[in-house]
Amino acid sequence: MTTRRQFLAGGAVLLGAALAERATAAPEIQSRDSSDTASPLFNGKAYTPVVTPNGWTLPPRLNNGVKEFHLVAEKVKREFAPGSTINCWGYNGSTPGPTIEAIEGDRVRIFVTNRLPEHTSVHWHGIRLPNGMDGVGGLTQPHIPPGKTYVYEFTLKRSGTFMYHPHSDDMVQVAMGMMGLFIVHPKNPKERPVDRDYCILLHNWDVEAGTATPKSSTMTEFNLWTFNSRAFPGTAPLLAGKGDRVRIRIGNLSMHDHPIHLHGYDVHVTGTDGGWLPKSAQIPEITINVPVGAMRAFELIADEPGDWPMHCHKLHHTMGPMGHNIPNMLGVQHDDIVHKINRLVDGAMAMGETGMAEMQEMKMALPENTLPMMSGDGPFGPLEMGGMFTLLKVRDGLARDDYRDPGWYRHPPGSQAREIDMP
Ligand SMILES: [Cu+2]
Repeated sequence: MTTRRQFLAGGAVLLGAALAERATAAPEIQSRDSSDTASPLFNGKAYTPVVTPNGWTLPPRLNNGVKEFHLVAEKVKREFAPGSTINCWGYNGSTPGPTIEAIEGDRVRIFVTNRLPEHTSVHWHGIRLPNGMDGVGGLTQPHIPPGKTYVYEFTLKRSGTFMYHPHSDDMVQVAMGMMGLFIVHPKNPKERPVDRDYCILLHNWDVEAGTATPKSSTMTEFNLWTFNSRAFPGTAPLLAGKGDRVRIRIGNLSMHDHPIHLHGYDVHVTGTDGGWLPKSAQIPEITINVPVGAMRAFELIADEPGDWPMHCHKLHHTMGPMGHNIPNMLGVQHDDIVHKINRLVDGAMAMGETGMAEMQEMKMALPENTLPMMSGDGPFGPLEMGGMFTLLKVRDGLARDDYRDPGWYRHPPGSQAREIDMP
């Protein structure tokens, strides 16, 4: 066995060998392949633990005051929404990988086992650490070969919202879904307290209709847009009790910026990649642009009950993958043409003359494993959304640890838009 002192004195050259030996002492591998939202790890903590919608938090093992985690890089199958399951790469059975949660000042030791068909590494995006722990394959460490385990160890110097992802064959591995959130709470639980704390990773994918494996070399033309690797109507709602202080943290490892828009509230941006913002710099917003490679945290007081959409405001990012290359038929009268085409092809349809809403009503047959362009049914009809779309559900009298979907909001009488007769 390698002692801790030898381990620290080992230096870069011995790192590989020493770490492989230590790997025998790695914590048990925790894995999860469900896309249900896991309950936060309360366990009598002084701070409010984060909730990863459609995701989970990796439980640590305490070893002589060090918090130990075990990540396993591997192929995973992820249901993006019912009807579409995608062949991804991720960690511990899921994409995004499990959220790592710790406290400022904690020493963490993270074992990384590589079960991928090619080498990998893990970069701790935004975390202040010694250079040799930065996880850049070929630069700060050798790449982790398939079948091998490496260990990273560092002290968390500051609180905030961070991420992890490979820095080996980055383009392919991140495109396939290898990413996770790393949340560090302030040491003093009275600093920045909230009642609910959510974290979401944004991503994009290019999966051809009728197939299940993302095209990892696509640069800009993606057709699937996800919150925590789920597309609406597969995205879990965010819940809040009336009056709760809610924090939403969003990280972006996709290849596009995403202006995330929340209905019904003005929010204050309280944190960026660089840290927390002083009160005087907490700008009020209703749409928070989250640039590529960046994190944003914003907060609100949930004082207005209802079902409030939160979605990317690039509106093709709130749609499913079908038909983004369709010709513009707006205003084109195509009734005669359809008759002529029908003489040649039975059942041919022409659409788009009056807009695209009819697409969802028709419930067209779709290629296998492919989501419709617009989907989701609300209490008053089709929702005509997809992709990066979810709901903040604010309810009266919700218990602090209640994260179950309460169903649709019931509007108080007289508080809803309605049809009237025009003279
Ligand atoms: Cu977007």
